[in-house]
Amino acid sequence: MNQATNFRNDLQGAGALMIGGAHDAVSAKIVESTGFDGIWLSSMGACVAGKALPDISLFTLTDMLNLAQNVVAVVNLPVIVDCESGYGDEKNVRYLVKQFERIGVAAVCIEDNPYPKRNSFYMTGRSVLPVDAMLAKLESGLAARESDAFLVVARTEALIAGLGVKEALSRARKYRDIGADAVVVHSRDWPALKLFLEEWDGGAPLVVIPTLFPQVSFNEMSSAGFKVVIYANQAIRAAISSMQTVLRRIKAECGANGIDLLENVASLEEIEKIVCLEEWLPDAN
Ligand code: SPV
Ligand code: MG
Repeated sequence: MNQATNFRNDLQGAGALMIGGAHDAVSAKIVESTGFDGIWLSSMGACVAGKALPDISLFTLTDMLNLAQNVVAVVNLPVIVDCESGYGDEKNVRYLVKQFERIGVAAVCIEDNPYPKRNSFYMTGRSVLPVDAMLAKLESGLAARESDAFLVVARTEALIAGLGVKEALSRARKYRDIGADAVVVHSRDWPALKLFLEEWDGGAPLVVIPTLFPQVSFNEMSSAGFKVVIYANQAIRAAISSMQTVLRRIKAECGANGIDLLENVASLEEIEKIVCLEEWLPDAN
């Protein structure tokens, strides 16, 4: 069974799915080995890790396609690709759906940020695409699928743009009605999402990204009505702080000769396990 079908089946199951954000192939493998239900290929993580640049559409469709190819080659979990605002208009969305479906990811997510987009947590210059333009993108993406199993996930930034719960509901309903397979309601805070859930009339699984409200537990989000919880950028943030800690210590202590450094870095054996060295080079050790 392909990953899109697996992900669809998982969405039908009881309980919510816990998805981990990845920014490269190795972080995707770690998300998988940790027991998450799927992988979110994060635009922010990919742009930061791959280019050390801000998440403002500088990581291109081609960059993301190459990255996704490397990821699907080494994991067996459904991969949801964060395709931002679709890298253009509905023609770009048509093209990207064909490309990402072909390489074996389970889903793409398209948000109603205008293109070029800015990460949801950059505070200034917020706006959303006119709803008809977003619907044209979704329609075009849904029609471009080879198989009905492939998922096109819609994401509304209405709350992020300060447009309120009513606008978020109106957009989410329109995205659901046009056929989006799930709807991400992105928010800076949990209370707005609780108000959203009070009015939501179902019909598509809802997705939450709790980046700015880490105090709300998975169980609380799940029992409130979210079917998917995405921990989008914790891995890249952990990687950055871990690299800073270790490298600062090496620099400060004039070398990596302190044995307690080993507590903070993966062993070479651990890396060999992750990259399946034994499979590739049985006589390596
Ligand atoms: C990403 O991971 O790129 C996202 C989620 O879009 S967030 O950065 O939390 O907005
Ligand atoms: Mg993103």
